[in-house]
Parts: sequence; C-alpha cells; structure tokens
Amino acid sequence: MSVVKRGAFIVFEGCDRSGKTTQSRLLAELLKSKGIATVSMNFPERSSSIGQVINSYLTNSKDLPDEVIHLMFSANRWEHMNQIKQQLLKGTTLIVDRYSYSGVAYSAAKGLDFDWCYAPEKGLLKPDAVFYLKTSVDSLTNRGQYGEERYEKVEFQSRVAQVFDRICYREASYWHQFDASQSAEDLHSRITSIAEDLLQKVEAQPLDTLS
Ligand code: NYM
Repeated sequence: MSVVKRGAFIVFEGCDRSGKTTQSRLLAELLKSKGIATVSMNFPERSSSIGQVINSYLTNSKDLPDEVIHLMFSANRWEHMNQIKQQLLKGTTLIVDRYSYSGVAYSAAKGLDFDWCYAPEKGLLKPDAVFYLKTSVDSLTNRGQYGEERYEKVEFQSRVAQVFDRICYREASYWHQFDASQSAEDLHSRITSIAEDLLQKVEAQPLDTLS
C-alpha cells in the first residue's frame, strides 16, 4: 500500500504592500508548473458570512470593537481548518497569504495585549514555513499613499512591522525573513529554493498545531 505524502503548509506574512501577494502567486505558479498539486488561499477569506463581516469592517462600512473583529479574523481561520487539513493530507501544498500572525500583528499594533491576541490561534494548524517579507519604515514611507482600506496608514504599518519582528524572533525555527526591497525576481528565487527543500522535508512529517 502506498502512503500518501502530505503537502507543505506555507504562509506569507508582512505589512500591507510588502509584495506578499505577488510572491505567493509566483511560488504557486512555479510549483504548479512542476506538476506539484498546489492551492492558494488568503486570509481574511472574504466569501464566508464571517468573511463578509470582516470585509465590511475593512472597507469601513462597519465598525466593531477591536476585540470583536480580532475574534472574527480568528474564527475565519477556524472555519477553514478542516478544509486546509484535508488538502494537506491528500498531498496538496497550500500557499497562504496571511495567517494567525497577521491577526496578532494588526491587533497588537492597536494596543491589544499580545498574549490575548495569540490565544484564539492556539490549536490551528501550524505552518511548515512562514516567509516574512520585511519592509523598513523608510520604504513604507516611500511607498506613498496606501489604499483606502482601514490600517493602510504608514504610522500604523510601522507598529505592525514591530510586532511582526517580535513574532519572527520568537518563531525563528520556521520563519524566514527577507528584505522586501530587493527585486521581485531575486526574492522569488530565494523563496523557491527554501520552498523546494521544504516540500521534500515535510512530506513524511505529521501536521503540527500552534501552541
Ligand atoms: N488582517 C488580516 C488583520 O487585521 N487580521 C488578520 O487576522 C488578517 C488575516 O486585513 N490590512 C488585516 C491585514 C490587512 C487586511 O488583508 C486585509 P489583505 O491581505 O490586504 O486582504
């Protein structure tokens, strides 16, 4: 009987406009072109009923207390956990744009307690690798105007970056930090070489959870 090798769980994290979306797309395209079963996702996943509330909040058409929206972002991950687990176990690699760490970084940047923010994430599947695209405060400032969504302000993004740095330090065993100011091509080739090693390494490893 052949044993199904599981897929890898790869997450991209970083501030708004750090290049996560481009890099996660490039990696997914590359893996698919090599015949590796790959699915892309992003959080918040805005199509569910919880996702729609999050979307109204982010587009400023709805206001909610900081604690409430924090728990909704977390619930949005929990509601997709079974689906993610099934995919990984059947051998599909998942490339996910934002995860629990964005949840903690954005809420802690508002002033909520770090440990309180992390608590609802415990028990969710743990990524095999997080690719953190680190933006300097200078580059954030040089990026000019952010978009229209809530949080897209330079001063707030620098606080978010500080929390990401703290998480990166704490979770160093599976976080890979990259300077987001390098060219998209260089970044892509660095990320690809780590991802390809990872795929082989994790295929026989059991899934783990955040603790
Ligand atoms: N965001 C995202 C949070 O505040 N908490 C979370 O748990 C997650 C996953 O949503 N500014 C914020 C970060 C972004 C915003 O994300 C929308 P995106 O990747 O622009 O769709």
